[in-house]
Amino acid sequence: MPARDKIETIYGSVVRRNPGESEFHQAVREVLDSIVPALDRHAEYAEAKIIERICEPERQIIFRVPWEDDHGEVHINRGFRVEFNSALGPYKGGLRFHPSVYLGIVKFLGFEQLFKNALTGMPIGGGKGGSDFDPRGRSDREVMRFCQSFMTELYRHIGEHTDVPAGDTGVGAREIGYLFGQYKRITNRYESGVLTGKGLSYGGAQVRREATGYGVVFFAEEMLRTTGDSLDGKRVVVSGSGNVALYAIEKVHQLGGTVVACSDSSGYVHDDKGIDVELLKEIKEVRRERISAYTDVRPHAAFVADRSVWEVPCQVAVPCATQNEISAADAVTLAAGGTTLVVEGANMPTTPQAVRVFAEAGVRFAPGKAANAGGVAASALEMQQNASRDSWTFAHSEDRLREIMRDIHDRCHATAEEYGMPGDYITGANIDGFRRVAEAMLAHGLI
Ligand code: NDP
Ligand code: 2IT
Repeated sequence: MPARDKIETIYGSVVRRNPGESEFHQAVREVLDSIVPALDRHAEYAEAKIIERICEPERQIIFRVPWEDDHGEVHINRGFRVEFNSALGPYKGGLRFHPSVYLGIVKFLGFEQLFKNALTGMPIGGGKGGSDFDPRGRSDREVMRFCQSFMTELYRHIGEHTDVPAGDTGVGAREIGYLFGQYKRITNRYESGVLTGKGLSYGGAQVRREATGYGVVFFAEEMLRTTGDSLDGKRVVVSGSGNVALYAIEKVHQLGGTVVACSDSSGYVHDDKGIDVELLKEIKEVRRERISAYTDVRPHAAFVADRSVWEVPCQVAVPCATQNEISAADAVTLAAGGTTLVVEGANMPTTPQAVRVFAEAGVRFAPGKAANAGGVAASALEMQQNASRDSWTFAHSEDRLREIMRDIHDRCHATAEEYGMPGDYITGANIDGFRRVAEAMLAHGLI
């Protein structure tokens, strides 16, 4: 059977076996579509049913998370950990706490994570987890009680050589601290390498906090470098204002670009003088307030409620909020407004229809699994430092991150050329990541 037909059969089976999980279907579709040329060259992958095996997680864990709020009311949430694939190393990937979380979101994220982690070239498999818990508006003590309850089940499934969670949307240093504390208490082990994204006071690594955002911008800089260009003087829009967005904004400014707008789920802030990232950090990381608070301090800036940040014209767009946040209509607006480069900081923020609009308009595009791999790469560096009881300086860690992002960029670029699709970073990333996982799976036999 030709590879294209085989892909259709496999995709049909994924949809049937995972009903209602539209985000997972979307992520699988994109990868399958772009690896067809690799399957044509490697009959051995099909014979060993590598794709069918990759699409079926090794293990899926769903559990009850009961907790009590500050008024003594009991709440029940659902916890997830999907251990997708351990061909390249222990399962590795973040935890997301957001009311939209269900199995289909965790599986899409775990599937993407697998190829992303492979692209880093580091010894990490793919996994993801989280809960439909909504941390917004909850006190620190409520978040702590939730994290303790979540870990009281999760601890038996994880470990430094088994599965190593980290943060994602709604899970930052505060949550990782509570999760680590409870893991240590239950297991009676100071196992630093069981979680990454830890605070610097207890085994965390320099630059992990900044790594995803910085890495995205390093990737953008590498893409621009291939045409002799740079971020210097560029007008940039970043969506979101969380961990990834904040440090992407900081790095764009360090490299001479200007971020003129950013957002949260309530709307966006437009500041033509350039977003004041220290103020934004204070609002988002310290005070945990809505982005509209920005204009109280910077009255020359505008807050626009309930509209898409993509209506602000820019040369470079960096989506760092959530999946499917750039629609086809947004893509048309961006391309018409002069955007020539889109670099994904979030996971799957661009709808397939928007990806097509960008391709037709000649807008260069970097998929998240390549461009946002700096976060998990820094997590792997944290594991490395924990294993050797070492800790590196900020400057050394940032240099390592820059090298890793350059390497990922160059391999995506070279693989796209190898397959006759120069400049197609989606194909480059998917084929390179897939080949690495497939080769290790072949070596391990049928498991
Ligand atoms: P955070 O929770 O720190 O921030 C998320 C940001 O996105 C917030 O500003 C949030 O606004 C905004 N947001 C969420 N949903 C929407 C929406 N529907 N519309 C507009 N804004 C929205 O998460 P992170 O920064 O960690 O993660 C952002 C993205 O990056 C996710 O896709 C994540 O998977 C991905 N990622 C994260 C990595 C990491 O290391 N943290 C690594 C690689 C990728 P609000 O506060 O109003 O909800
Ligand atoms: O999507 C991602 O790559 C992350 N949320 C980071 C995962 C990690 O293990 O650092």
